[in-house]
Amino acid sequence: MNSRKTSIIKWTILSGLIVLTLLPVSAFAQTQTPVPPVANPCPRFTAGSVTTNPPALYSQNGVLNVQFSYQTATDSFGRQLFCFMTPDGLENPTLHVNPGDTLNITVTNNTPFTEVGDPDTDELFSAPNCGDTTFEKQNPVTNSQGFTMTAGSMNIHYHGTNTSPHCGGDNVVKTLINPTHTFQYNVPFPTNEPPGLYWYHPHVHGLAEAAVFGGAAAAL
Ligand SMILES: [Cu+2]
Repeated sequence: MNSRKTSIIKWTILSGLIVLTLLPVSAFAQTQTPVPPVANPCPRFTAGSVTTNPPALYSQNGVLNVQFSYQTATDSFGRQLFCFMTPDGLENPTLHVNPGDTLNITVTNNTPFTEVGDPDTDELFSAPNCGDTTFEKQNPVTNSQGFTMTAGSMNIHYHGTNTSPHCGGDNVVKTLINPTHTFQYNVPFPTNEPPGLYWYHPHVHGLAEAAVFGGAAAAL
């Protein structure tokens, strides 16, 4: 066997091993342990109080692991608030990563089912899907399987970053995380990512405005 054939075989084996190594990551994405809801979520500064910087989390040894409970609350003016809460009660923390780091976010959607749009219309959400296999506007209250886009359906956009749109990455077009569901993000940052201020927020088309204006947005 000549050396060219040998190296082709070696590369074939190596690529096979890489594929096998990567496979469990996507299979694992849907079976994460849920992040429990946090009591009294989405607190806001009272009128007239002094505001402080949001909490901050920093990567260590090239990795930042974050757990988020995505929640909603209604304030005293009747406005619907949204937020990312960590299990120890940090709201919308600023996430610090360096070029070349990986940001891993486990997020559980702990918002309730709420109907959105015209209940007479069933619409497949961007199938084939990366998160839930989802029909928009289909009897959300009785559908415990979560096959519905609700007012609280979410995903995470890593706004402005040069990260990959693979499933589990910065993909807002085909990722949908419905109430009660947990999703795993693994977002590697390129080594040449320019330093700067980016941000993260839910970006389900049709729902992003309510989520962002409701407060589910933070710095990255
Ligand atoms: Cu965005």
